[in-house]
Amino acid sequence: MISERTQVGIVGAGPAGLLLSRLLALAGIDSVVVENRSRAYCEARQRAGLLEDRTVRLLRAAGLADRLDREGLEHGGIYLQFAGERHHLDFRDLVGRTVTVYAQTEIVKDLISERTRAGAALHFDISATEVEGIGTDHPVLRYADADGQRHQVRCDVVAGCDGFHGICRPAMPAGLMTVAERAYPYAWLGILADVPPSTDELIYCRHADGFALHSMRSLEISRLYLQVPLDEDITAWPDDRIWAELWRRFEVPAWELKEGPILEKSVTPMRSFVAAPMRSGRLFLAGDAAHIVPPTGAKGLNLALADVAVLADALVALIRDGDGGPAGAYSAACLSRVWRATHFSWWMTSNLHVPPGQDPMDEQLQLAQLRYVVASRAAATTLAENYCGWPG
Ligand code: RFL
Ligand code: PHB
Repeated sequence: MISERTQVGIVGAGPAGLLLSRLLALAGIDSVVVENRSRAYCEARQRAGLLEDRTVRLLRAAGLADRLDREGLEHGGIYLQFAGERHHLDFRDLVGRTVTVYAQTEIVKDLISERTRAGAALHFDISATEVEGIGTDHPVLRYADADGQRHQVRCDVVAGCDGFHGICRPAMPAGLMTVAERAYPYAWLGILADVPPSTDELIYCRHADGFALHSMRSLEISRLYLQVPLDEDITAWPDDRIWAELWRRFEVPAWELKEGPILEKSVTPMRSFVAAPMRSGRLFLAGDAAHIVPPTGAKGLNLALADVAVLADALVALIRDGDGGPAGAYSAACLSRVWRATHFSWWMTSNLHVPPGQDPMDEQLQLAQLRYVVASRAAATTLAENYCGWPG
C-alpha cells in the first residue's frame, strides 16, 4: 500500500472533477484526481453540446476558454417545431443572452491538457475506488492504480464527481439522503454524423410520432436525436431508417436535411433524479453524482460546472481560511439551481415527447402549451431565460 497526502481527493475525471481540480489549483490548493476509465475514453465519450453564457464565462475566468472562444458557435436562439410548423425563438431579443455550441468532449480535452501541463496528479485506469472516514477531519481515498498497486490518500476533503453510477453517493451515511426520481417512458437515439448541420440553430421538434432534435458539434459535424421506445435495440435502427425517420419528423416546406456517414450511434434513457443533501461531513457530491436531468433542456453539464464553482469557493474557505460557513451552505446553494433546472428539463421533456398511448387530452394540452410559447412574449421569455440558465 502506497500512502499519499493531498488536500482534496477528487473521484472522477469528468467535467466536474477536472474543473474542480483546476479551480482549486488557481487558489493554491492541491488535489488528486482518480478516474477508472482511460484518458482516451474520457476524451471520446459523446455527451453534451450546449453551454449557457454563464458556463462560458466560468471557463473563461478559469483560463480554459482559448479554444472555446475560437471554435465555439454562439447561438442567439432555437427553433421550436410542432404541428408541422417551425418557429424561431430569439434569445438575444427576449433576454439579451446567447448559448454556445461546444462539445463536452472538447471541454474534457482542454481540461485534461491543462491539468497535465500543470503537472497535476491525474490518474486514469484506476480501479477499486473506496472512500472512508467522511465523518472525520481526514477522510481516506483508496484505489488501485493501472498496475494493480494499492494507494491510500489521506485528504482534508473528498469530492465525489464520479457521475450517476459512481461510488461516492452510496458512500453517504445510510438514511441521510432523500431521493426524488422520475423515469420517462421513452429514450433518445443519438447520432453523430459527418455532415454539415442543416440548420443555423438547434431545432427542437414535437412530431406526432415522437420528439426529434437537430444539434451540431461544428460547422462540419451534426448531432441528431430521435425519441425511440424505452430499451430500444440499436440494431433495429440501420442508418437509412434513422435518416428516413429524421426526415419525416423534421419535414417542413422548402427545407432539406443533409445526410452523411453516421460516425456513432447510441440509445440513452431519460431520467430526472435529485439526491439531497449534497454533503455529509467531509464528502461533497457534485454534478451527475448528485443529480440527473433529461437532456431536453441541455442542463446537465451546465449544472455540473455550476456545482463545482460553488464547491471550489467553499473548499478554499474551509481548507485555507478555516471558515466552514460556505461549506455548510454548499448543498442548499446548489440545490436551488438544480431544482429550477430540473423543473425546466421536465417541462421541456414533457411538452415535446409523445408518451406511448398518449390520449387526445394530453396531446392537445401539449400543443396548447407550445402554441402559447411561440405566441406570447412572456411565455417565450420564460423559456429563453431558463434555456440560457437561471439564475444567469
Ligand atoms: P461524468 O461526466 O459522468 O463524469 C464522472 C466521471 O467519474 C468516473 N467514475 C469513476 N472514477 C473513479 N472511480 C469510480 N468508482 C468512478 N465511477 C465513475 C466516470 O468514468 C466519469 O469519467 O459526470 P460530471 O463530471 O458530473 O458531468 C456531468 C455531464 O457529463 C452530464 O451532466 C452531461 O453530459 C448531460 N448532458 C448535457 N448537459 C448539458 O449541459 N448540455 C447538453 O446539451 C447535454 N446533452 C447530456 C446531453 C447527456 C447525455 N447523455 C449521454 C447522458 C446529451 C446526452 C445524450
Ligand atoms: C447536443 O448537442 O448533444 C444537445 C444539445 C441540446 C440538447 C441536448 C443535447 O438539449
